[in-house]
Amino acid sequence: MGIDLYVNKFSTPSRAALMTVRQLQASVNIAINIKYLDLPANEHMTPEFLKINPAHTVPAISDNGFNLWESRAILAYLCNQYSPESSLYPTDPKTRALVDRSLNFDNTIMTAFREVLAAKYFSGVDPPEDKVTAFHNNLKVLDALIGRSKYLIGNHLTIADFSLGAIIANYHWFDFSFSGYPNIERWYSTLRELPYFAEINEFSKEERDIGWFTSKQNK
Ligand SMILES: N[C@@H](CCC(=O)N[C@@H](CS)C(=O)NCC(=O)O)C(=O)O
Repeated sequence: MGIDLYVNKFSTPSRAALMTVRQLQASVNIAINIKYLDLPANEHMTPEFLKINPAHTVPAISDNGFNLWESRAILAYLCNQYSPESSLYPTDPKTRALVDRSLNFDNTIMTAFREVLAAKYFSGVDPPEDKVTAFHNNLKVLDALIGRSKYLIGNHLTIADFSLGAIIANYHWFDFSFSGYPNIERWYSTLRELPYFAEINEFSKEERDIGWFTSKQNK
């Protein structure tokens, strides 16, 4: 039967789920039925989908009657359920706590993206100075957290890399330069070497705008 995974290909947290699935499938046999929902066409508001996720967001999964939404919970569940020993979600409590911290902190990085880069793009208005300051401060913190590590948490790829990597891909969509943040830049280049990264996260501006604003174009 497999797991139904509901996504939209332009949705940041959906892309984190898609990367997690691709990485897990490299080592374990899990059948996933990917179901692309067209958000502008309101395919996430159908009675069938609302039964799975009353919050009507993607990603969501239905695993033989077990329904779950919220991307970070989904990434952790897929590892715990299908590859419990995987270093993608380490079992050592302290290392796992660092992964969890990053999964929480990435919400801050996503908010900064929305309040500064996306806000400017959609409204044409310069964001308030305090938001721009917070935006850069958070990137500085992230750059220092990565430091010399290959991945976010040491030298092993984890689900934190997928969640944050999908967010940082958005910054690239807006041509944001990470030259002032060399560790983020190096870490992101490492992620781009993953065989599925570009396919899942990289779109032309035209494709992205069509996907965001029009229906029936994003499957
Ligand atoms: N915190 C949630 C955010 C999910 C979310 O907001 N997804 C957006 C697409 S990126 C969505 O489905 N929006 C449709 C809606 O809210 O009705 C997660 O990480 O899964």
